[in-house]
Amino acid sequence: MSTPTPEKGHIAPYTHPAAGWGALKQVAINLVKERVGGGKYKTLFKQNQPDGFDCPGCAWPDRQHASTFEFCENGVKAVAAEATSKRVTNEFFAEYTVAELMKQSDYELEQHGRLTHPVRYDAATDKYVPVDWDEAFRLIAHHLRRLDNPDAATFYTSGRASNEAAFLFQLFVRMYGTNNFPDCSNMCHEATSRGLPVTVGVGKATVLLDDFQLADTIMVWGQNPATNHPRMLNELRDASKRGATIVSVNPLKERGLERFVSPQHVTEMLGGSGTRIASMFVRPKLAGDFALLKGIGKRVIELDDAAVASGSPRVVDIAFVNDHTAGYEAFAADLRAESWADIVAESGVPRDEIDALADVYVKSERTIMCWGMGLTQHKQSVHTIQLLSNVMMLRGNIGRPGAGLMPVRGHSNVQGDRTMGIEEQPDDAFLDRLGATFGFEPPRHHGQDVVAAISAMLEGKVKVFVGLGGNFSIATPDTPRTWDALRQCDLTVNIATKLNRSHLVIGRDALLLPTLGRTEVDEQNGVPQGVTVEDSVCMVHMSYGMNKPASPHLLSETMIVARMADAALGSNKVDWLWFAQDYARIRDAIEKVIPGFERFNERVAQPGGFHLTPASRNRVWRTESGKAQFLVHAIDHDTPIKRAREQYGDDLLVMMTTRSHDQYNTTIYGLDDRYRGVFGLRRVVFINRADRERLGFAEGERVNITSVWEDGVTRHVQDFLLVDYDIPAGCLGAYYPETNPLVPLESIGDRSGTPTSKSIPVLLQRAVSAVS
Ligand SMILES: Nc1nc2c(c(=O)[nH]1)N[C@H]1C(S)=C(S)[C@@H](COP(=O)(O)OP(=O)(O)OC[C@H]3O[C@@H](n4cnc5c(=O)[nH]c(N)nc54)[C@H](O)[C@@H]3O)O[C@H]1N2
Ligand SMILES: Nc1nc2c(c(=O)[nH]1)N[C@H]1C(S)=C(S)[C@@H](COP(=O)(O)OP(=O)(O)OC[C@H]3O[C@@H](n4cnc5c(=O)[nH]c(N)nc54)[C@H](O)[C@@H]3O)O[C@H]1N2
Ligand SMILES: [Mo]
Repeated sequence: MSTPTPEKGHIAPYTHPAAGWGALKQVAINLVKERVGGGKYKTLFKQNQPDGFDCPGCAWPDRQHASTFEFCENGVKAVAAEATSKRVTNEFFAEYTVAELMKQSDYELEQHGRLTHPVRYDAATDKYVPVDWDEAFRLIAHHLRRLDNPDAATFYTSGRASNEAAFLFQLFVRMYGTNNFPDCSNMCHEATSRGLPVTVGVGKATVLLDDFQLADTIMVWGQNPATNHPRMLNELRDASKRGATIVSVNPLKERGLERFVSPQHVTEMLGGSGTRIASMFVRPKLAGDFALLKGIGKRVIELDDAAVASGSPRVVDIAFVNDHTAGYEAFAADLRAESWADIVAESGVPRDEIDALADVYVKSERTIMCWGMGLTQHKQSVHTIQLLSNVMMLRGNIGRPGAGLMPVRGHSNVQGDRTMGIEEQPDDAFLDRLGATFGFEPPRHHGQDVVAAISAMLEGKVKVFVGLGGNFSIATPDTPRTWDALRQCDLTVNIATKLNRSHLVIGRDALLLPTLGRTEVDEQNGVPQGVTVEDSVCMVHMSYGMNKPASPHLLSETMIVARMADAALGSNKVDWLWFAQDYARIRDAIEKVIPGFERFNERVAQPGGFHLTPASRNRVWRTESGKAQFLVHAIDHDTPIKRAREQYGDDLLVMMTTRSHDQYNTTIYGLDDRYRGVFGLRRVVFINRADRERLGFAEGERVNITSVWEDGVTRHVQDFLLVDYDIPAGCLGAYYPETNPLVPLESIGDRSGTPTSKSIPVLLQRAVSAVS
């Protein structure tokens, strides 16, 4: 990997509330920077409107029939990035070799603007050259046909793909003969999707947005909504204003959860100080949540035991437990037996704070628990999320108004893509219906997730990579190894809107296929097509692009998939192009295969769409026992981190990798992380001051970071600025994707396979910087 260029920037604590004028200023900057001109401004006001497009920013839901534009800095950035007037043309590719483009930063690559023409890699000149669409599809078909085993191809999906594109994609891939569906959720909410079905039957949210208006307590676990889901703050603001308690459980006291000025409300904008959001900040050490949840559970049981002894009203919702759950006695017994000393040591939260948190929980009649990447990207994440749902079950907080589970998803349609069958472990019922509808025998053996796909490429078992969006080469862990893996492929295909690193880290043959974005008019046979998406609360709705396409040569993702399938498989069984000419036909097919989509076209035409109600919301439990299941899980005492600490003592620190304010995953819009007080810098590492002093580093010193893993491979990144930060002792924070080279491919969550990108054991060394 290239040596980093030194960054010029500064650190200055942010003292204002979240959003407010700071966000508005940012909006103006983005529109100007992207040179979004003419009528495209009006697009912004069509975001998340019944007749507009679904915001590509995040998966946070919007109020049904929303009649006013809901301001969101995140959304503006996403829309402006897509509506930019900058273009990557054929002349651009004629000018630069791939090796030259590799020297540019991710930020610089993003700045070149929208891709405009399909291109093919020419190894002789190390340049991309124009290719026509037919030839591109023929090349893909050629490579796919020559593989002796369909499992030697792998098909990645990033969560912006529409339901229609995703459904056709999975059908194509399964007819081709494999379940190799690595997707971004493998790195994201997989622990939720694998964990919750075992306890409550469905891996999705049980709440709707209206429940936020009824909740007494909203707990936000491991999430930074001011940056990643700004519209969530409006919901939290309203809840706080009517007296609900909002708790943040996070090693960091994220500024955005302290105070918020709603850009929707003129008086707040003028008044300046905003509304207090969280009134309680509980700060576990990294991955301390499992033990903390044990602590809450233990306290609930202790209070309940005391209530039983004294004949007072029960603390546990015993009616719910008796009617709806299995495994309660063993669960309660385990909590009684758990030691407080272990809970405190493992969570990093003092006993009185655990009690205080548990007291808030037991006093609350209706609790919603939200969670994000802070819970999902650890070794024990599946157990943590199962325990979280179990703690909620103790008080009957699932399946009644104002209470429930709320995994907050990332990409705007990541949840929908999974519903459509982007799933490497499909169940038989789904495959049966798919096979019966389309007259073929789908492959039954499980396919590859992200980590398995990379390993298979490294072993030479996968030769063709197709990416439907995303930035596989740097969103994934163990960057140098992942690059080796991709470079061993015979063909890599990337379907994308904008240039990124994955278009430069390629196989011997490579295609870069430009596609329409969500905000653009998608016409087939002269008729504008809508696509559908599913948000974090399972609302399925329609999205219509409004902007003129960035180039006349773009195809929609759906059409690209259809033509790829037609070229590779022919159209005898499925008339791919017929489907792609009218997306309503795809929706009719979805209706036949996927439960919950009855009268799909009709229902999704309603403003606001429809709710794909998860059974758990109605207290129907699709688990093995038919009940909501309590599980007994122990604190994990033998982890790579603990083993590394035995070896290195207190020199060993644990690092989380997280998002800055000015990035969307691997897309770097700007170099600031406003709420955390970082400006113009990305190669920073947040450290507890006492740790820094103990380790003998000066403030503002530069360090190299090495991760500790048990395979003899050296993984390091260089020249990071140490920044004193209010972070628990022993913990570090830094940005993704710069730190992804530190995450070992084999360091994955138990049962989720998710890279443990918020639990990386590392050591710091003084950087002998050529710069200073
Ligand atoms: N602007 C913007 N919006 C986005 C994205 C983006 O990159 N930029 N990405 C989208 C995607 S795909 C996703 S998945 C979401 C991600 O949104 P989030 O889930 O908010 O993800 P992160 O920013 O990675 O980190 C979340 C928080 O977890 C905390 N945390 C870290 N480790 C722990 C832990 O062990 N325990 C606890 N309790 N907390 C911890 C961190 O301090 C941080 O506040 O946002 C989506 N929206
Ligand atoms: N260390 C570390 N690693 C992480 C994480 C972390 O917290 N820490 N988070 C993980 C998470 S939660 C996620 S979701 C993944 C994200 O992984 P990905 O989804 O693979 O990455 P993105 O950066 O969201 O992908 C951005 C690219 O998608 C393309 N794109 C944008 N819009 C469209 C569209 O409409 N269609 C098509 N075809 N392409 C489009 C653009 O070319 C853009 O460059 O990263 C994961 N990796
Ligand atoms: Mo994500």
